[in-house]
Amino acid sequence: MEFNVALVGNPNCGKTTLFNALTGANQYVGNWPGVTVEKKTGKLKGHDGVTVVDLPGIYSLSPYTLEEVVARDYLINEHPQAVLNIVDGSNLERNLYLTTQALELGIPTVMAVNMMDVVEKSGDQIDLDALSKSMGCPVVAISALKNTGIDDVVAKLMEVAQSSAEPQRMHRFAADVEESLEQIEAALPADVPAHAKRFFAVKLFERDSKIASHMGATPNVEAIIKASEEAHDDDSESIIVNERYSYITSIIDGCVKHAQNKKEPIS
Ligand code: BGO
Repeated sequence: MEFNVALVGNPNCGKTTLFNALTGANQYVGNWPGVTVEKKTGKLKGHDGVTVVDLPGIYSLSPYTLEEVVARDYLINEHPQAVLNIVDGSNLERNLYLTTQALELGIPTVMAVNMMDVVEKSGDQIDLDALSKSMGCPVVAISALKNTGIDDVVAKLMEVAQSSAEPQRMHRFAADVEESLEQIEAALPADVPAHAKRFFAVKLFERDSKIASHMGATPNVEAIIKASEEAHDDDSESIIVNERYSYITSIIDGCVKHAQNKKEPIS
């Protein structure tokens, strides 16, 4: 079976170390078309038909940096069969910001929680089953540096890429924002694939300047956005940022147990 896996993660989360562990010496280095951002691809060890595409390290799928645009253009235009999202387990909260956006693309995803050696040393505990349920995708604990969990990642990747089941979207925004996004989804042109409708709706809601180039026709949803901004007394991009952070906080509360409970200061 031949397919592409996109490796997605924040800068410094261990993406290069994982890419090397997955592909070994079987790597090709070039540039992304039209830009001087390095493009690395490699054949998955033991699975010659599977190409791992190392996307630039990014914090978000917004259109503000060249790296973000390269990464999201690849995910939208090339539609890899699977996304391997590597997150730094010792910095889970910050890393999940990108994960929640990537999942909105509706591409089958495996999440690799890296730096587990660091997490274990700190005494923190991550409930991986609870995390998997909250995110709606398989979650595997790894240490790219110590080469642990890599076989599990590969097994899960093969599973999701070959499964015909649509990925489940677990995240629901606040009811009124959800309603605005559903209205925008209903207005999207037919060339937006069903699984990616949420991503496109969020980007239109945020007035993302570059999303129009991925659609045949851009629906006019300004009235929906304005109504939401008036109701929240905030701009639409901040509404989504706040929604995302409160969602991530609730996931972390349910999945992460810190070693030392921070005590309230005695007054
Ligand atoms: C240095 N565990 C631990 N403990 N460290 C890890 C793991 C892991 O599972 N995975 C990666 N690292 P990149 P991006 C370094 O380079 O793969 C470390 O940006 C150092 N270098 O070894 O480059 C990895 O591609 C000197 O650390 O990440 C690397 O995503 C002192 O995380 C860093 C200490 O990994 C980033 C660390 C000269």
